[in-house]
Amino acid sequence: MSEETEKVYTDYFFDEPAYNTHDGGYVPLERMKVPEQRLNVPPLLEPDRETETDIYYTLVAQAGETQLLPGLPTKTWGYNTSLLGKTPVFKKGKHIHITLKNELPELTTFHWHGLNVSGPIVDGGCHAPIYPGETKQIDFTLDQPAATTWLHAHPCPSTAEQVWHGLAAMTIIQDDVEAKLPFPRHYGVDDIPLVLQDRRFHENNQWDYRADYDPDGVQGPTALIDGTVNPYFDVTTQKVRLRILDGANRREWRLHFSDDLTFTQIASDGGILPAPVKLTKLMLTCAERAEIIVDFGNYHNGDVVTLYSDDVPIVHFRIGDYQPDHTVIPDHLVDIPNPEPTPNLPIKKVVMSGMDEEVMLDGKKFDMQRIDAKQKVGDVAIWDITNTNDMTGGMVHPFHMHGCQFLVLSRNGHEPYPNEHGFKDTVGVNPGETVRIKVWFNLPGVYMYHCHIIEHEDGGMMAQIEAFDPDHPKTYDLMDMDTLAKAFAKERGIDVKDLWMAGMDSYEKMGMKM
Ligand SMILES: [Cu+2]
Repeated sequence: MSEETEKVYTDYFFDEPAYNTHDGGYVPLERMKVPEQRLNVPPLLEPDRETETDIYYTLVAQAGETQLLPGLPTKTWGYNTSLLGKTPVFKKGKHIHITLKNELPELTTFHWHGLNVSGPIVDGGCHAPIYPGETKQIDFTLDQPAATTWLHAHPCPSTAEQVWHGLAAMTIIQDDVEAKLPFPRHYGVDDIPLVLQDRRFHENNQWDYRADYDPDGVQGPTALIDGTVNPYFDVTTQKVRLRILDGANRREWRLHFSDDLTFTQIASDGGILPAPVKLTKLMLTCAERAEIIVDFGNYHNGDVVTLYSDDVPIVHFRIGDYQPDHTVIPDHLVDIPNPEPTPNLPIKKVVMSGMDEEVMLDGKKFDMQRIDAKQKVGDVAIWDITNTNDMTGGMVHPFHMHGCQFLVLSRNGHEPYPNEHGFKDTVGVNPGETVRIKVWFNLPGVYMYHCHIIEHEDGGMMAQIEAFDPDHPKTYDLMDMDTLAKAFAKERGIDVKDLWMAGMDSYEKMGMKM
């Protein structure tokens, strides 16, 4: 093995003074007092049917109850289950048909975070509401590498609250390249999704979004991993692949194992990394994913290896009997296409500014009816994403784009972090930093780009771009806030003037209309 892959990185890379621990409103995780429970690994979503070329799924957004703590169950939302969702597996190149059903009491959308599908309808952002009782069909064919992506609700400005209720599910893309790599891939046994979230439990074990509301992002003191409080996982193989998603509204996770166990990151948001990266610490900002392989070869039956965020245990890996596994992760994993920038294109500048209600993108708050930028399909553009917060009291804003996977070129002119050499759709931008990325779109459409602290996006730190094909111009029916607000009010049986949705405060307090 080369010296390069033997290097073990031992820091979180992000700027410590900007960690969310320094927030005025920071809610530290607390050690969980309830007994350990088996990790509730989401089951795979079974297709309705499958042919050589096509596969059909049905996804139902539904309300239910989930036993999370001793005592009363918690009222939760989920996809085909009461909380979070069953995991769909998409094979690259297959034609995928999905029936989307809304059985919730209010409108929602189904956003495919990380999928290169056309916007704004298939992508499932704010322009694609599905009203209670409605069913819609979408279909797409994926032309992107194997990756861990996710599905979540995205109805503006109620994305944060709906995700908080539980509307988030892991999704997996598979392809022939990943299939040949010596990675664990027995789902539920040695290939495990870990959705990291946090909640506060109020009276009778219920969640209360409005009571916990914070315009800089809602947090709770209890870690919820795959919808499980204080989980353990029974390890039955020497190596375990964890597909980790920061599915929290606000929380950054600073992950490390007991004994400072070294692990290997093999994938980022948009797919497998060109080379594995060995780490003892990993920080994820909201919506980022990392796939890691953990080798428990130095542990024996009866040992427990603990995954921590900061100093709080979040998952207990109970080591059982396993067969020795001598698989070696190769130094080179995949080739990442790196197209040359299209000549003579100006650098696209994006500015994320403010905190609390004052958050903006390019000095404006989001307007669903306004197209903020245009880029030709196939053009390869350089984007500079700047966070103008300052280091004292500023925060890391995770910048996310719909409709594409980008490459990180530099951070303030320096090399990106060692685990940022693969495809990404979300990148944490430190205060005072400009992250340069390379962006191209394969499909025409209208796509949102925004901070993924979900309360910031609801609060207006968001914009949208049209990716256009000059030979086939299109017009888009864009949703408007009045229509959505009226629908939400009607569904809740209240007057529209009494409607409260998280992001609205951020517009009102700035004297702006949503
Ligand atoms: Cu933000």
